[in-house]
Amino acid sequence: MGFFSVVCSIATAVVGLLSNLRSKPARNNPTHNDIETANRLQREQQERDRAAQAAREEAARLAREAEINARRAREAQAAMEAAQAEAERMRREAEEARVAAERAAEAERHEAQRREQEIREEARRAAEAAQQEALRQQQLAEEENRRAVEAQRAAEEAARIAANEVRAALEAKAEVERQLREGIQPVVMPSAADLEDAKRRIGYRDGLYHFAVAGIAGSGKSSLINALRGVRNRDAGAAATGITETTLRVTRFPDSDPENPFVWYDLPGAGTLQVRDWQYFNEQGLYVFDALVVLIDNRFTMTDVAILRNARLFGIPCYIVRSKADSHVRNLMKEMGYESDDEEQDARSRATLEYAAREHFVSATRQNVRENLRSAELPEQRVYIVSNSTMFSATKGNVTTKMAKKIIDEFEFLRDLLGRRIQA
Ligand SMILES: Nc1nc2c(ncn2[C@@H]2O[C@H](COP(=O)(O)OP(=O)(O)OP(=O)(O)O)[C@@H](O)[C@H]2O)c(=O)[nH]1
Ligand SMILES: *[C@@H]1O[C@H](CO)[C@@H](O)[C@H](O)[C@H]1NC(C)=O
Ligand SMILES: *[C@@H]1O[C@H](CO)[C@@H](O)[C@H](O)[C@H]1NC(C)=O
Ligand SMILES: [Mg+2]
Repeated sequence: MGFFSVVCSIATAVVGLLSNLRSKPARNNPTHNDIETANRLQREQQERDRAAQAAREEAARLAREAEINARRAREAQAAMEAAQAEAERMRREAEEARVAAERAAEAERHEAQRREQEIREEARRAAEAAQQEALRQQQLAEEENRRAVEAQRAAEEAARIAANEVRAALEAKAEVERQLREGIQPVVMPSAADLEDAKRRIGYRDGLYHFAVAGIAGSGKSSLINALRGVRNRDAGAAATGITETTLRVTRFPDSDPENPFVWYDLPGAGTLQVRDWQYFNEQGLYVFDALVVLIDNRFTMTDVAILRNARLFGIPCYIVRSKADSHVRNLMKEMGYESDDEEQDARSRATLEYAAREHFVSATRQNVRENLRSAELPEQRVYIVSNSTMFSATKGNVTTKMAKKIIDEFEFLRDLLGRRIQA
């Protein structure tokens, strides 16, 4: 553009000069000088015209050139702008591509992270499950092992206890035999007057059944009578019980149910009396009772044998009972390794042990009675194994599930002792 203005000002200057030259006034009568001058002027004019023509041509050329240059410049500008636009477009595309690539990479990274997380989580879960399974297997194995050890210990204990029982039974048998050799006395039959006297003393009434419970001191006679009458040891009207509450004389207890035709007699413990075992029967007037219950404790004593033998002579039914089964079973469980305050021993192992102890106690007791009866040359008869509390529940006819497991011979005893008489 600057180029244009230069060309224009040159053209303007040339045109100005020409118009000056034309406007000079003409002179009269030309002289030689004038002609010279005119010629010179004409030459100069021609010269100037040529110069002006050349200048115009130069200006036109310059103008064309300028035009060309301007067009080139415009083209160059347009090309440059196009190039810039293209560059801008490419830059934008590149930017978009970069952004897209970044997004894709980001998404890829997210996905990879997510998958890695998933895999890790899955691995962790698998490891956990495997660990739990391993633990469970280990616990199972430990439990198996513990049971096996327990079973073995119980078996060893049972064997040891059985051996002890056998030894004790043999000793007891020897003792009974010795006592029999030394102590057997002729049976003294009571006279009719003795009989009447004894009936009067115990308050005998026809139409009632009179049951006496005999046995050594502390064997649980009073407690058994309470249970059979359906009263608890601590209830009012119960027979006195306990370590020091020794029953000193025959005590009469009507059944607590007036509908029942039973009267119960609590006898003093045989071992506490200054009475020879074989005299106990007649001394206590046992011949007046309708039935006798012989309560044995750990040992089958000479008194027990004497009562059974005399009862046979008088035709009085006799029931052999072993009480306190619950405490004997508990003691056996302790001997077999049960700790009541050990929380580790669960209910099942306790139940297993209790079952084993009860089975053992029952069979050892029956065996013991059988052997003692045989060595006393008495006919075989069964022993009823009971506990005061279960006996009480059985009498009441209210046996809870918990109690039911502890029942041994309670119901059979009730049936055999009272059943036939109630029906009669
Ligand atoms: N665990 C348990 N204890 C009993 C049972 N029977 C009696 N006893 C307890 O053994 C102790 C003696 O019981 P008693 O009923 O007084 O015995 P007893 O034969 O009348 O005693 P004496 O009158 O002294 O000859 C008391 O502490 C009773 O609570 C029983 O079946 N189980
Ligand atoms: C049985 O005897 C036990 C032990 O002396 C006593 O605690 C319990 O109360 C008695 N049961 C009944 C029913 O009297
Ligand atoms: C039965 O015995 C249970 C537990 O010893 C006692 O709670 C319940 O009251 C008794 N039911 C009857 C009817 O005597
Ligand atoms: Mg008593």
